[in-house]
Amino acid sequence: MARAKYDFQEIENKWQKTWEEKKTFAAEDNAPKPKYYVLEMFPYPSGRIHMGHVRNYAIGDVIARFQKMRGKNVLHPMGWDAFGLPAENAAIKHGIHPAKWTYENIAYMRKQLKRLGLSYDWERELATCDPDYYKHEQRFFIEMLERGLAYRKKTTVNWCESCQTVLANEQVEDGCCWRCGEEVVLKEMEGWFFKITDYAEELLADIEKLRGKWPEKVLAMQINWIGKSEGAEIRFPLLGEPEEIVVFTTRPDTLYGVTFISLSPEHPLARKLAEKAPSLKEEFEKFLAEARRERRKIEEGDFEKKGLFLKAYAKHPLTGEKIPVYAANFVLMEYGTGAVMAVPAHDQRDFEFAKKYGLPIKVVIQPEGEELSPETLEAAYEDPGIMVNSGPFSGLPSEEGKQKVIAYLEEKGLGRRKITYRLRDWGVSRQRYWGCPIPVIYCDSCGIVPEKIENLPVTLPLDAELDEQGRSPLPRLSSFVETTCPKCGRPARRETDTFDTFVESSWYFARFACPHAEEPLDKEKVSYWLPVDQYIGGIEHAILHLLYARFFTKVLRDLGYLDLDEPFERLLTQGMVIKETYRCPKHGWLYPEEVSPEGTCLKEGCGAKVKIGRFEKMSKSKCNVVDPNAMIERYGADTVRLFMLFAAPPERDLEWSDSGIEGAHRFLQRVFRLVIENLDNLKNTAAYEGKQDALPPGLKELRRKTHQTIAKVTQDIEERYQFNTAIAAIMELVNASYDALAKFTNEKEFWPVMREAIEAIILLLAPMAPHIAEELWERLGKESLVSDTPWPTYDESALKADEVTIAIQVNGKLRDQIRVPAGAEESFVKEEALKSPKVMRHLEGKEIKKVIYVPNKLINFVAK
Ligand code: ANZ
Ligand code: ZN
Repeated sequence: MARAKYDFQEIENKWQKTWEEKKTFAAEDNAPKPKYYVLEMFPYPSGRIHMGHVRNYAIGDVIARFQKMRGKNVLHPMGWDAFGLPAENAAIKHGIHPAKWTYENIAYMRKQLKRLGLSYDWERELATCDPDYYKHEQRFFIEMLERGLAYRKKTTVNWCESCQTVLANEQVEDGCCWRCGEEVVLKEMEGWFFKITDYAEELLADIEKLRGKWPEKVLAMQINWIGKSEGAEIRFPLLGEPEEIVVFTTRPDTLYGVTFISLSPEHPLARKLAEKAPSLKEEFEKFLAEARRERRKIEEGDFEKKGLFLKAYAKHPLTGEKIPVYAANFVLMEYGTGAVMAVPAHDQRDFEFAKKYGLPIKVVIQPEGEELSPETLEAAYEDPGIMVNSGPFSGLPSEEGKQKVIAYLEEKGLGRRKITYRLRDWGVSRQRYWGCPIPVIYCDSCGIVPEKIENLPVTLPLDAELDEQGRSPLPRLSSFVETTCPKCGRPARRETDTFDTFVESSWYFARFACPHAEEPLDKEKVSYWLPVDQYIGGIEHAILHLLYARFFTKVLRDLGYLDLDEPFERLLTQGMVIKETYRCPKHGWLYPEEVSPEGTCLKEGCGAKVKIGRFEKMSKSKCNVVDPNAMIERYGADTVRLFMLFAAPPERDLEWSDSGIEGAHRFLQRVFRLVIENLDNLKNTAAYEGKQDALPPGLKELRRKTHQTIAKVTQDIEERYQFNTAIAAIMELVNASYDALAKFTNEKEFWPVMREAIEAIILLLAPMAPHIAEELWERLGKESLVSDTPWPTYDESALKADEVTIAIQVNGKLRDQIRVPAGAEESFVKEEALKSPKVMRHLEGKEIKKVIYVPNKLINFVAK
């Protein structure tokens, strides 16, 4: 028989068209069926999709298609995180408007995604740069402003003088601007903030609701980022001054060990004290400037601790001792109170500082069974212990002491219990053009006035041109800036800052529930669809995006838009797609085509020995990218998807391999031939519906395999997302089917049992390789789409293996018998046989020299 040709191009085009025409994946709002919302983190329209995207979307697509076949009403939408810097950079580099660049990229990438056969409901597509999207965001902002959840304040920002713009921390490389290389300075600037700190406690507490459903690692990172610390604020009066210094400490138990106080150089009192002492002022300004310069290093902990004595003293609140006050470069104004009571014996930073400046060290916590002394101390002792030299508290364990000291301070009015968070308010102002305009107006008489809701959107003007430095054109665009005050009607100025793009991605998942609604969120639809049942994306978003989205959900709840505490029920973070790298000592990174089979460099006739590097994340700079387009061209979307799902479990890194993708392709060809080359026989029969016991042994075996595979694949997909083992199981069933074809075609029930196996193969494969599955389903004569067909169920009674009796011999003599599953492996039978006391008795004192196993009949131990 001629070999059936697997024409994937034709098949894939055909089914993509069919799905589109039939709106197969349209999600039905408010349907009575149980809903399932699966979402992949939406992409930035950078130009073309890469393998990381393909992996992310393939994983999401399996889940979406599987849940649909399980009878759920599935929402699986796609959109574009379309504001942001790259569009501006492209504008500068290629002289193309950011809007044009963005929309062209979207068009191209949409085509690429469609070519992958992903089951999106395209009717719900949205782009965040669309005024119909961002006008709602502007409304949320205005409502947040009214509630004090958005406010304006001055802060220090990274500023590039040559680009005239604020830089995000990620845009600062070794203290320099990532674009022009100029040294970045810190500048005080006004900007807009969201009060995420109001939600710190709830964001922390609700992490418990996510346990077991989000990766532990992500939860740990969020907990760390929120950084809750429990301790006390303690007041130290300044000697000879009216002010007092309030410190934040997590170790009130060490209060008797305080030997100096460290102020942040940014602390208002530091400057004030410096100004009092003649000659100190200048030194202080120098100190402050240096601390600001080194701030990033300081935050990373890689710096030299430095201090400046401010020629002032404070009074210890309990002992009355005179304590010197320093400015110290490692004390951050943004944390706690910006002032620290220094305990060199029990804090390593204070220890190093005390050694450097010759300050006293007082031991007040003693480890059990050991005696610390300041003279011999080589590092701070930071662990708990017993309080010593601590007045009435001496002898208490430090943990208990903490509570007692706080209670005592509270009673005397010298301090109070205090909880501090590391989390800072979210700065959302960007001096950028390609972003959502912040809808406020500055009026000389009325101050800051929000735009009226009915005037929204404040549209980003598209007639603006970026200059070469990439400065935002908005402040110079009078048609945008000049406006009238919504309150008094007098001439006023518009805010020219735009939002951080993380604002758009903080609520898009809710808008997908009602992308065409007039109002920002249609409550009925949103409460039907949300929360997202399964969210999938990269671990790089473990903190910012996921924390902001959680925060925004809570804000929208409090503004009355949502009835929801947490947006994402389950989170899956997929690993990276990595590939081997090649490096020539002369030419640097090489493409695989630039390496000879002998492993030498082919560039410019170089000939040097090429170093085969590690597997690294695919990146253009390392010449190890594989373009999805080329792979789809060559092997088809089903093959690319199948390979990505088969090569590694979702959370792990996936090693790209050319032989792996070929293997996946060969497998699909094998499946195709299995069906097509037996089509006549298969079409003439219906799937077996009789009893398992009515079948002869060989067919029983195949049918058992079919049902075992259904059980395993269902479990692997539903419970563990182990697509790789699910695919491996399907491969085994395909092998078993070919085996059966070679052996049992003469059996009476052969074709019905075979048909049952093949239908199972097609259905189980459908979420992963959907095009070929639709095609084969249709060729079998089915009228409905495989995508609309219920997921197969298995017959419990077919799962059980038949049992056979095995004779156990020792040196050829029958000693016992056991029952084992038919076809059991030798190792299993041996292990079972050796459990028999009768057999063991005859083996006693002997050594097994040889084992003879006749499957389904006997096992013989040859022993001496
Ligand atoms: C006295 C003390 C004694 C401290 C001791 C520690 C050990 P976490 O746990 O991270 O919250 N601190 C307070 N504010 C600071 C600031 N703005 N910049 C730098 N350090 C600051 O850290 C809290 C501890 O860090 C506080 O407890 C304080 O030092 C210091 F044996 O107070 B401790
Ligand atoms: Zn006004």
